[in-house]
Amino acid sequence: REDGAGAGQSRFRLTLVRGDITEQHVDAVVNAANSSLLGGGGVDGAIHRRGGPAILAECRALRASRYGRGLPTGQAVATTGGNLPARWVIHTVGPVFSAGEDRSALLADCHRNSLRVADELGARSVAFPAVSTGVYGWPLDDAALIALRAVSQTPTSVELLSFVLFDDRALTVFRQAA
Ligand code: AR6
Repeated sequence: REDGAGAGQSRFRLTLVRGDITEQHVDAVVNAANSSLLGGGGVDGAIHRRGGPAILAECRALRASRYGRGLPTGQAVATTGGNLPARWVIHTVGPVFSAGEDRSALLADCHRNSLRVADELGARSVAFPAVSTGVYGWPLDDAALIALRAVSQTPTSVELLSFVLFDDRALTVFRQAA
């Protein structure tokens, strides 16, 4: 639980759950996308499969308008949730893990910017996956610390914030980090 001790701090209930992010009944789910916004594997593939073509159509429109060169790493942008229970999808692009370069600020940016977009939407409940910890190779324990620190340090109107972890190991690691 995040108690938000000081002024300007976040004040949301934090939950860590094991599950599939596409099944979450929340206002917005965060997608671990890539810069193309045109889909991929992992969370991204699952969201587009379950959410249907409306999400991809909006992603294509974003590429044709605001993001001709793709969504930069660390940024976030929203589309409809299509057929998902969630009303919106907030697409963010995590950094690919690098052993030789510290990219943790970009991973923190993903979380900060996703919360900013959630506030712009008026979302009160938001579910995050463990961004960058799959295809992008980020060690789970380090990613959990960065993600939890970033959300707890971001002022937001979100009231219910969950991390939806795909397996027991990820859930355990996030619990320890929290
Ligand atoms: N619900 C919750 N978590 C999931 C789900 C799901 N349905 N499916 C996978 N995970 P990844 P990334 C977990 O690879 O590392 C895509 O191709 C998974 O176990 O989805 O940021 C994009 O298009 C892992 O812990 O995202 C990009 O090209 C975590 O979600 C690239 O992968 C993130 O794994 C992004 O890579």
